[in-house]
Amino acid sequence: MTPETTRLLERMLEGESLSLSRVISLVENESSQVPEIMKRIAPRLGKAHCIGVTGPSGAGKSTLVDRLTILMRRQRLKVGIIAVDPTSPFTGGAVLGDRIRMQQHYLDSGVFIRSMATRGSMGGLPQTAGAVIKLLDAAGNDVILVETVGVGQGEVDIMEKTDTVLVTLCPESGDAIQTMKAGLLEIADIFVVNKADHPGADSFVRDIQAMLHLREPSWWDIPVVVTEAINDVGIEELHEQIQLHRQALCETHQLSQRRQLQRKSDFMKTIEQKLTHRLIKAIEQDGHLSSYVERVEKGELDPYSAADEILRSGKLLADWLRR
Ligand SMILES: Nc1nc2c(ncn2[C@@H]2O[C@H](COP(=O)(O)OP(=O)(O)O)[C@@H](O)[C@H]2O)c(=O)[nH]1
Ligand SMILES: [Mg+2]
Repeated sequence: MTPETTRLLERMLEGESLSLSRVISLVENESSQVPEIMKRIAPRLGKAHCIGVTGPSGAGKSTLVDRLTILMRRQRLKVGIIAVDPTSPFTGGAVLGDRIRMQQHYLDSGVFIRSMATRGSMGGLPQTAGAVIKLLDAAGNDVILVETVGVGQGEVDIMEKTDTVLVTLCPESGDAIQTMKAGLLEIADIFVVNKADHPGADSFVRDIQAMLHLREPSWWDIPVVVTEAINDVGIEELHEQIQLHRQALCETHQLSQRRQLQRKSDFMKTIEQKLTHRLIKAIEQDGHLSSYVERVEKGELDPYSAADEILRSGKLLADWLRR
């Protein structure tokens, strides 16, 4: 790590936002210093309560994040926001009113906002989101709000990376709930039915509650919180449920279990990435190993047998993997 990065990291750990921004950029640009950065911040992790806010585009996620932030700031909590939603006001995709509203947070040194590009059209978290969440945690944020568009597969990501997941829907998302039923149940810790001022809200809430009744009893009863984010209605109750969930996570030791799983999954992914990287390099650069690629290309050998044979070429491979 360069002396410059060491100083940058020190300032970030003291809570300086500009340094935090710069370190995030290093992570996003996959700098070679990232492993060292992650090693240094490891002892500082696990203090923040990380809240995922997911749901279809237009449900009101950004508005909710904004309202929750106002409430949390009144309690003097330091708030970090990661907006992965491409249509989010934070990324400039909103009407003027929303942008003006968010500016008050930009001027507040107790709020750090960062937007990130989505991974593909299916939403979900970009590869580097996990590392960025850790940086925000290490930088001393009490709460981290991660807004992401959930439209399918990508949703499981957010569960792996956050402590509490809010699934935000609005009366118009009736169809969405039909297609996502199983997936939503799997990831939601709290359901938020926003835009309660719109028609159909009551019956929509009843549909979700009926669906929740089919669940096996568990350590946490998923609540359905009804909000009108734009009118600041229901936000306190939502905040209360978020805190209750955090409390239940701690009391039932679910939090430490989740953190254990997160660390294990990080470790496995890191090993996988490193091994794959070295293996591919070996296959490309070693004359004997690359001969398999040629034979597969020519159709002389099928890919499965070639893979088996490469993995069986013991010592040669072991030498490469140590490099
Ligand atoms: N009528 C109504 N509109 C809302 C409410 N909450 C948010 N909106 C509006 O819905 C639109 C989408 O909100 P936004 O927060 O950007 O949704 P996101 O795409 O899920 O982040 C914006 O124009 C908001 O002002 C609400 O409770 N009632
Ligand atoms: Mg948004």
